[in-house]
Amino acid sequence: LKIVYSEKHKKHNPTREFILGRFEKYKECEKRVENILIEAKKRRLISANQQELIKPTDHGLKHILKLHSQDYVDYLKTAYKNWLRIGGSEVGVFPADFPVRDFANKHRENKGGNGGSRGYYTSGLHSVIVEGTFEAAYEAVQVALTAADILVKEDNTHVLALSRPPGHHAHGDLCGGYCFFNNAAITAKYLIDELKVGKVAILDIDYHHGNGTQEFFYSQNNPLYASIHGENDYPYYWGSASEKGTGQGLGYTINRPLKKGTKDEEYLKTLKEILENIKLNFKPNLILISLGLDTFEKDPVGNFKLSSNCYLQIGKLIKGLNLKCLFLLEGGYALENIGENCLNVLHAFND
Ligand code: SP5
Ligand code: ZN
Repeated sequence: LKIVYSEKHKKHNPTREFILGRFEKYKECEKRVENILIEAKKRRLISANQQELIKPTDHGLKHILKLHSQDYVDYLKTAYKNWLRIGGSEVGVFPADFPVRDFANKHRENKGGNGGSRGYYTSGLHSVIVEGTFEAAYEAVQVALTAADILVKEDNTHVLALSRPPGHHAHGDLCGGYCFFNNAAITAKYLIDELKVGKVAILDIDYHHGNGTQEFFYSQNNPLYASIHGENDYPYYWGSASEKGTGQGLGYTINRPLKKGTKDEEYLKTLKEILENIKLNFKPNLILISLGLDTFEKDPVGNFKLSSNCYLQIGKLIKGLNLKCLFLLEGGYALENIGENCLNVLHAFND
């Protein structure tokens, strides 16, 4: 197992988020990744000085711009400075006015100028922009792309990309759900277009539906996108089983929403079905896993009830595909357990 990591993720450090009308501690925090490293040391997957961790190589903005617009990138770069300049709080950027796009833009292309841009470029209040957000989000993409390079170059390797902030809720010009750039979608496109790996399956096992990832590829037959996620939960407007793709993409989007409270047995049964379906009907050359650990029973955000043991089983099922696997970190907020659960998934891949 190879692990790609950059400490630049720490530059994205919002202190608070706005939940149910209250400011609370920002749950998408640096400890998430750092605790995975602590657990990796406990398991002797890496040594105390972390010398085995692979640093990302800079692939530039080019691959980000294949899926995200230049004006969105410019917004992420400048939003915090503009916010401070108009007297915004240091907690970070909290948009307050939203265009309701179809309505606001029916007759003209108006992104609202400086005042309106905050609402224009976000799908909700859960992605707080601070000073280092752009740098960290840019680096998270480089971590994921570097992991893709390694996976393709080396035989018998599986790679974990500790990308933070996560990405699967980010659209072409929208941040949302703690996400800014869609690490998984950018990497899937890079694998297909640049590294020419053939067919890529994206398996999204974060508790939340990956609305951004699904939207990018909804009318395409490569990559395939498959998600198991909580029903009637964030991001609310996506992820029903009836969403199966459109045109050439019909059948290449698979959604399996499960009820709140879902436990190991039903989860594993559903995962098994999806994996068999993918193997039989899609026959991918490689699988990219959007790895969220917020399906855990003690997770403060997700509402499934998976045990730590379940993550060992999830890993075994994925290993059973006999494909090269690129694991890319998404959510997971139970800080005490994220390390154990994450490395349990990868246990079957330890050589
Ligand atoms: C990457 C990722 O996991 N993003 C998740 C963002 C979810 N944010 C919305 C949370 C909605 C409020 N739910 C409160 C649940 C309390 N148990
Ligand atoms: Zn999530």
